[in-house]
Amino acid sequence: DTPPNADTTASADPRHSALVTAARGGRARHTPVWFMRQAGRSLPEYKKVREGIPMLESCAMPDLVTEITLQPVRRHGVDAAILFSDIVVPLKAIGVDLDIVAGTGPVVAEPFATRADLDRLPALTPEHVPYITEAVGSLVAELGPTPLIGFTGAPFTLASYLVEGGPSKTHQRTKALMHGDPELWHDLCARLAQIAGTFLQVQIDAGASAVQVFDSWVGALPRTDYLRFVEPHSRAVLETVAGQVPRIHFGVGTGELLADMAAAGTEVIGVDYRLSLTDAVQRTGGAYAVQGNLDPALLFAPWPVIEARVIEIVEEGRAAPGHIFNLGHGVLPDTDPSVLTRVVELVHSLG
Ligand code: 1CP
Repeated sequence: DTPPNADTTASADPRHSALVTAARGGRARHTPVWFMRQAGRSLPEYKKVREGIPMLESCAMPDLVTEITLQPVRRHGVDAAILFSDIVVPLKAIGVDLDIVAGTGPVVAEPFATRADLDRLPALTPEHVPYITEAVGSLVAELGPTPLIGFTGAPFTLASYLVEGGPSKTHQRTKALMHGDPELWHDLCARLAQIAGTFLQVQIDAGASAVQVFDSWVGALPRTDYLRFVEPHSRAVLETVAGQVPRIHFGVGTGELLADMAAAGTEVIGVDYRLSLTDAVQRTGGAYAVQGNLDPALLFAPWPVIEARVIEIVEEGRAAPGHIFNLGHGVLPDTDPSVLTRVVELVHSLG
């Protein structure tokens, strides 16, 4: 028998794509697959078009964004594109003095520390990011049946960059602020939630078919701190776009937070490679679609190793209401792109 939301016929509408179908907990014609950081330094065609153009400048050039976003779709035949942008783009757009430094990541000129710093975070409006609206519009036209995933950073991960001033392994200033001045922390995160929610809404209004909220570094927190200091703000972001397109909520090292991250309001829970999909399904009560979770480092192993692991992950994913195949985190820069293409072919061949 065919379930009512089955994806049995090829459709020109991305809302009927394998990705959106799986995200909504339906049976797609094959397990959809895309890769976090699929656009970028693993691709020679990316390096070529980015040459001499700083990262943040490139994010504000709709023609270039369109080309870079399409590159992995053309090359690998993945089931979704993800907008080429960055989680700090909306912060830059409202005037925060920051840059993305090659080989480092986002660097904030004056890290946030006091209540006065909140003045540097006005509300985001669509007028701040016209180039996002333009890029998404042109991408949706180019992509046809292939869905475009929009995204944002979650309040905790954005706050970490603002407070630390750049990438951090310890998140020491962030944790000190969170616990030392909870009122300021909550006000900071409330502003970031407005910015993140609006950034998602802009992408949906321009035609994105799904969204992912990246709380990349929230795995640094114990569960009690997550629930008290972070979850309400992530919930607000997810709530902004509820009922519009499927939502994916992802973080790294979040095995202990997975049930809470799912309950914060999402259709799909992103799973990193540390936790098996079987455990992820169990921890979230079988109530959510799952996305993941091949270890990006395994792409450097011999093909038979990769093949066995991919088959295992696809099998484990069948226990969830829907499964989107992905890596457990982003593609590493030195990855051989032909291995990614081979993974896509394998996942599709498994039905
Ligand atoms: O000059 C360059 O090429 C810089 C490298 C680069 C790229 C290609 C950065 C700097 N950002 C991006 C694009 C990007 N960033 C995308 C779109 C590309 C795609 O996925 O195909 C996305 C979704 C992001 C989101 C992003 N930026 C996240 C969340 C995803 C994740 O990997 O967890 C995070 C944490 C960032 C911050 C960031 N931006 C760039 C770097 C190197 C980092 C991480 C720095 C750190 O370790 O803290």
